[in-house]
Amino acid sequence: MAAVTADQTTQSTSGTAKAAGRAAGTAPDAADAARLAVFEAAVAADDRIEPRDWMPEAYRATLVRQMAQHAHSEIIGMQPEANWITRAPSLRRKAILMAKVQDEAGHGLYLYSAAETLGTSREELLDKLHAGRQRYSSIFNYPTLTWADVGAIGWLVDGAAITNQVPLCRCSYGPYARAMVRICKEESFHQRQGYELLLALSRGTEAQHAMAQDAVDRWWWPSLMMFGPPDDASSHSEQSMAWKIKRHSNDELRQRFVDICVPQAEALGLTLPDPDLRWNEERGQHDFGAIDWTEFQEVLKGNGPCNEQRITQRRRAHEEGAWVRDAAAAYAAKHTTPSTRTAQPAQHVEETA
Ligand code: FAQ
Repeated sequence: MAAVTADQTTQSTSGTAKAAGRAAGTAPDAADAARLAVFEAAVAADDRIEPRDWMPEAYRATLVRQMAQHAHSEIIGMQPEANWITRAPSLRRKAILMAKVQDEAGHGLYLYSAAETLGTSREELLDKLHAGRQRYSSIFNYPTLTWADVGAIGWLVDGAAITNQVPLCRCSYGPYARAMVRICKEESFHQRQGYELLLALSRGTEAQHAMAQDAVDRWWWPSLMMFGPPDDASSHSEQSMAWKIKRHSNDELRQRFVDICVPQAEALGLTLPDPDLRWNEERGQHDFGAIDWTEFQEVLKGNGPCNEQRITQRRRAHEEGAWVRDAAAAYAAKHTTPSTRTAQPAQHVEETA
């Protein structure tokens, strides 16, 4: 999609933006100030910013960064679980897991499409991912060692994703907020299937219970890291919250997640691997132990257990899928030739005459 032009501000969907679009078009400085004022008023009023609305370049760049990272996480996140599709313990579990992994691909597609409304393209974003110039979530650089990891991912990773993403349904950028509504519904199903899987293992044999506990022990801390660095080290939070892209800080959401998980772990009959985890009556929240931020930074630098494997597999999948993209493009081109365009209305006239 072409970059938004000054003229396009007049096509804004919000009433206030329309007024500013009309106000714009005099002196360039005054026009810029007017557009910025409209944008800020729309954000303050909780109006949605839409693709054709004028927006500050930094707002656009922040959205592209976050949405691209989010989309990349969805498609890279298919890998750890896909590792278990051929080894699922029953046909029912296999069918559920295949549907879940397929859902993650769909989430990636909604998010790439939403990012494209900002004037970038899916090809450009994928090129940046493959070149290591855009990130994906730290969590997907950990291995899935046993079947119980599929349950732990559903319960903890999808659970953390929902906690983070429900507020994104109220993000100020319309296409991102709308994409998140459906994604959250599907993530909710994913979280429950993980919980149910872990419950079955926890109530199973001693060995199955131990397998579930081991998976929770390994996924707990990386799941807490998914929310990003602590607030005082979060470079983007303040501005993103002012723009209402983010509605809560990283630490607020992390705390919410811990408070949700504690009673669920008890119901599962599993423990969370944190000796400092306890209810704080005064705060009305759980205290929890220190997160190893050195590990988080190492994973972000590419030194996690599976960084190399994930990106190599992603590049390979992209190369091996080239023929599918070529075929789809050829098919689309064939069906948009001038002869096809003229043939279709004629046929329609005949059929309805
Ligand atoms: N991993 O200033 P902040 C899922 C980076 S989807 C990697 O706090 P921000 C579904 C950050 O980019 C999971 N990098 O950043 C699923 C920044 O880098 P920069 C993905 C991280 O953006 C389940 C720097 O650190 N969800 O799981 C991480 O304000 C199962 C400073 O951080 C989303 O993407 C991290 N964990 O807040 C799929 C949700 N955290 O620019 C398959 C949308 C931070 O300095 C299977 N994103 N960084 O180079 C967000 O809500 C935000 O982007 C945060 C980070 C909260 C992740």
